[in-house]
Amino acid sequence: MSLTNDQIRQYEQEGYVFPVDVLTASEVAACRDSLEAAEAKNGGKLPPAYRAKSHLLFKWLDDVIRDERVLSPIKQLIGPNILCWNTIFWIKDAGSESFVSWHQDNTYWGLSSDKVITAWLALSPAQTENGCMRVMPGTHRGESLTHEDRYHTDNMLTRGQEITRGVDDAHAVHMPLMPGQMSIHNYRLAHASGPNSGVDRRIGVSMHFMPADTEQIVGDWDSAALVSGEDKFQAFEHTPRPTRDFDPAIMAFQVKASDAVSQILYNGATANTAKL
Ligand SMILES: O=C(O)CCC(=O)C(=O)O
Repeated sequence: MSLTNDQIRQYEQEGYVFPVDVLTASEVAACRDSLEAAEAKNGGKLPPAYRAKSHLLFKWLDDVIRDERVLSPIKQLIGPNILCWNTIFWIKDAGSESFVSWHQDNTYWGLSSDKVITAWLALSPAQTENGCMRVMPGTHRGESLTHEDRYHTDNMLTRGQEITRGVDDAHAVHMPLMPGQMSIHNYRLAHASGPNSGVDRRIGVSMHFMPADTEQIVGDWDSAALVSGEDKFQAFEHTPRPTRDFDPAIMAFQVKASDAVSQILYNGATANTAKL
């Protein structure tokens, strides 16, 4: 459950660690069933607003962001007082052309900290052929790279934002995962993923953890779940906890919270593609 000293050193130097075992086969199957039941109820696909702040919709996900198997490595990297800013589903059906262009998340999330960590949990096989994530080692330590909004229709990112210079795919590291495993990367690390040429869907959920002293510098209001320790700063409204999937008592909060994130992500963009 804990990272070794070598893994911590690798995270600091290279910006990523994988694979980390999190859920058992039966736990991950139950999460996938719950997600796919929700997709079936919504015409086969999660509506864009359900892709973000999804821990407010799925009780199992609210439990996963607080699970020691997830949090223990995060605490080793950013300390004991931790907020989970967001949770986002990344789903590529078998044969899908969907991809994610090279990007750094610090350039558009409006968060003040350099220490934000993405933990990406696989709910189905995420191998190279499925379009697993790939990263550019060490890019979290330099200046932010220049991005351009390209709005490619198959790009899963809101604006199709893409690094214009400074990444060379020949040096990329793929991060294949089995269902129930997660990868961890610093949100300043350049990352991308390709189409899914495999036979199963590639389903992942990203969980974005930050130290409690982080501020939101783009949006006027934002929310986060307090998942460990204490929050002396109160810069984010703490998200309520669902008592079951699609808990009617907190659905209005989820709409407000995912809408606030969407406004942050599209801030300054020339078009809103309604992907989140
Ligand atoms: O799932 C993917 O392929 C990309 C995910 C991503 O960009 C992220 O978690 O920040």
